[in-house]
Amino acid sequence: MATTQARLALVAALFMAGSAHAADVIDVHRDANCGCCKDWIKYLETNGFEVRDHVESNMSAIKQQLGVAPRLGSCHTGVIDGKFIEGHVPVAQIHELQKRDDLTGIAVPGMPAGSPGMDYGQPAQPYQVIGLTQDGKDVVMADYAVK
Ligand SMILES: [Cu+2]
Repeated sequence: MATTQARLALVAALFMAGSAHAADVIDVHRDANCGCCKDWIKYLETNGFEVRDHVESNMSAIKQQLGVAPRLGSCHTGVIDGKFIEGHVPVAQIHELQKRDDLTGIAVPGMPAGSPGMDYGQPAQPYQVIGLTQDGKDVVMADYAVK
């Protein structure tokens, strides 16, 4: 019995050591009844991000505040290191955003089927991940074609 407990404690200690580095935190602002927003949050957590979930009553005010250009708009708006993450953005581009101080944020405009958190069995749509530069220009960061 004691041995089993010791072994469990050891496993727990190793697990803690393995995940000791602080998780990157994303604040996610969303409407109360947004199901695909919650699915995107789950996707972020599965990929090692820590999410602070904020239910908002006025998303358009939040987007305006964070400088999300209306043409880039989607459902939820995430924030990491003061930069916005608009819509169903894949983790690969979030990691890239963290290294890019020339960008104020990134977006997947609309809610394309097949993007992370938008897997509901419908036919996938091609989509792009767009970065917004400090001087207000769009840059294509990734192109996801339909497989
Ligand atoms: Cu959505």
